[in-house]
Amino acid sequence: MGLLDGKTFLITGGSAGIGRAAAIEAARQGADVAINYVGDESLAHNCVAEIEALGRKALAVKGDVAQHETAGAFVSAAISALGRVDVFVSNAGICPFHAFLDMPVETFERTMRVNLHGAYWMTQAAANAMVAQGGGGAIVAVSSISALVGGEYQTHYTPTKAGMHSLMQSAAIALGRHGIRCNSVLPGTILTDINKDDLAGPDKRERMAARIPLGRLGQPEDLAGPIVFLASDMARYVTGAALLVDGGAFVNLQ
Ligand code: NAD
Ligand code: RM4
Repeated sequence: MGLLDGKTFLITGGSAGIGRAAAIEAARQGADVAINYVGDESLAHNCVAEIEALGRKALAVKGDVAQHETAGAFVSAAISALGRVDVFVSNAGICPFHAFLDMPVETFERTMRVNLHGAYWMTQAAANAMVAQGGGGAIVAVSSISALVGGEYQTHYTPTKAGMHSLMQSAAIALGRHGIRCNSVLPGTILTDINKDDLAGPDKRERMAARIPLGRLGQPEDLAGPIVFLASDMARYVTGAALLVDGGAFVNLQ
């Protein structure tokens, strides 16, 4: 018995990092999976192959989440292949670390468009499909500890993560009457491509790790369980909530 037996699971940015780990765990827990991806085809095909090897259906749909039309196209392709939308995870994101005082307009706008506008339109498209098919659903946003605390080189990024968390709170109200739950996970510092350069030097990496009561930076797989839990019926009375998955970093003041 899997936690997501018989369900379909759609996720953006599913070919790498946290998204890939969540997509594969969802398949292990019994879901058929559709991933959105941008860029490297071979990573996306590799993820699909891994899911199929687990005996589940999978498809990869290419699209830039910053473009409004990507949302409808992804959800339609997933419904054509898998039949319905039970779970949607808004995961795609970027964090081009940059100082505040000389933030380029393009960097700011791209970060807003990918992280926040992308999450908004994708969530709306998935929710419309869930409402039309009936029977409820679950939406999970991959927000961040950065929704709650700042970052000197993340002044464009942290508002998008706070915005995603806020979007889940408001969507939880808008969609509750349809039986659709909306929650966020707030990862701490997880070792993926998004922060590979930022954590390349030993100083910052050690400083970040030193703040974590559980004694290590995170791995993408650390998010898979919390995402699947919130997506599953085990969390049937949880909506509008945010789950820190940070090894205790946030609470570690002194
Ligand atoms: P990652 O770079 O491995 O994954 C990001 C994914 O998003 C990639 O697959 C990338 O191709 C995809 N993506 C980027 N722009 C896209 C676009 N325009 N359209 C479609 N897909 C796009 O990094 P990750 O750490 O796995 O990031 C996943 C999410 O987790 C992000 O939203 C990030 O903000 C969030 N997060 C990460 C950390 C961390 O420490 N790694 C912490 C908190 C939150
Ligand atoms: C997260 C958090 C991490 C950072 C990533 C890119 O939200 O701020 O520390 O490495 O983003």
